[in-house]
Amino acid sequence: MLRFWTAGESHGKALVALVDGFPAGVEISNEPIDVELRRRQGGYGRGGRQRLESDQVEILSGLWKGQTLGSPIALLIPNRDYKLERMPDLSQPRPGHGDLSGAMKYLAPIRGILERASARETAARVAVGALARQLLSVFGITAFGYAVELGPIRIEPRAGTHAEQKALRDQSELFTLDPARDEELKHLVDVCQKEGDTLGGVIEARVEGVPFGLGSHTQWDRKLDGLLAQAVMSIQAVKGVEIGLGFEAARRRGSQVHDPILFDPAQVSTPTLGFTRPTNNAGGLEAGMTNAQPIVVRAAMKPISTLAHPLPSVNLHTKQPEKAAYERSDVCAVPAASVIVENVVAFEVARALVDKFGGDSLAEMQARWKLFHELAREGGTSQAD
Ligand code: EPS
Repeated sequence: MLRFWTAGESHGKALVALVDGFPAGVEISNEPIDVELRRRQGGYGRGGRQRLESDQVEILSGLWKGQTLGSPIALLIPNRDYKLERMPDLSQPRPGHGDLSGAMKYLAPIRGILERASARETAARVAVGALARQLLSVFGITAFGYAVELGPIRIEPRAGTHAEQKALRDQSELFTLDPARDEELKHLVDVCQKEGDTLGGVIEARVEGVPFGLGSHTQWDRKLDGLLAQAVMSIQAVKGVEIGLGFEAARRRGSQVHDPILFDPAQVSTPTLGFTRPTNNAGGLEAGMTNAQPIVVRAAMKPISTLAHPLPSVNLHTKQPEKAAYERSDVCAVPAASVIVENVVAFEVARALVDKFGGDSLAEMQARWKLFHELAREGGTSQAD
């Protein structure tokens, strides 16, 4: 079973991730991880912290001569802005952050809560996702995330090949698929900043090249849509997750929702095994299993809860009304969240891939991938005859 944990506070010494169950024999390099870490730090609307940090991963264990060993992989991302011991506590919890509920739950100072609740932790999750993508890429599986809404503005993705869309996204300072609309979005971020306010948005991530049968209909906690929802919902500031049409499916009739099943013999040697779908409203998942169409996940990110013009709060010691605390923060982290969602989703797919084809080594996974596709192509339903 592929799994991970993270540790680390926002202004502590470092972030750490421990990845367990990663198959042996996968070539790993730091560069693709560092690329994702750099992207996560970028995007228009970030605050002063990102000028201090320059995230790079150090792989402490689990590799020999650039290949995984099957043993635990420990990742380290040092914090340049390490100053936790010198930082004061806060008395006025910020609405929307974990300050109040954490202080009550742990009977602890707000500082100790906010340092771990901080979205800085997502650097570790991005590193883990970028590591897992090096396994996915052996099987031709790719993940791609971008912003589709910023506050009230929707940015319709411009159509194109995967390479064209990637180029568009990488040109956009808001990580949308229409850089021509950046100025409009940047203006919105600037207005928010001037008014001491913050901005959320919606992110979409797509995973392509997925085979049939990741996840399972047989038990609630093996359904991949459920696992994806949990992973994405657990990202700091995410308040909603949709798969495929999501909430829109509830507003349509069945005939306008479900994706017809067609067969194209020319595509039997692809992961679809020839079963094509003219639409993908299911977002690649039916009954908690992948149907060899792209997985499509959307996440709604609320506006960041640290406001320069703070909302009413209460002093935890005096119980008197006071404004919420303000500390340096971002105005808009939607572009960064698109990198996070992309990598978090990729990890869940890698975990499901290891569940389906797993074994202790990449060679074993590849052999089982090949065997499964041969059996399914020959007609996996022969038992019913
Ligand atoms: C965060 C507050 C800000 C963000 C931080 C998340 O940090 P600071 O308090 O140091 O200015 O920049 O995000 C990151 C540091 C990061 O790397 O994403 C918060 O309160 O959640």
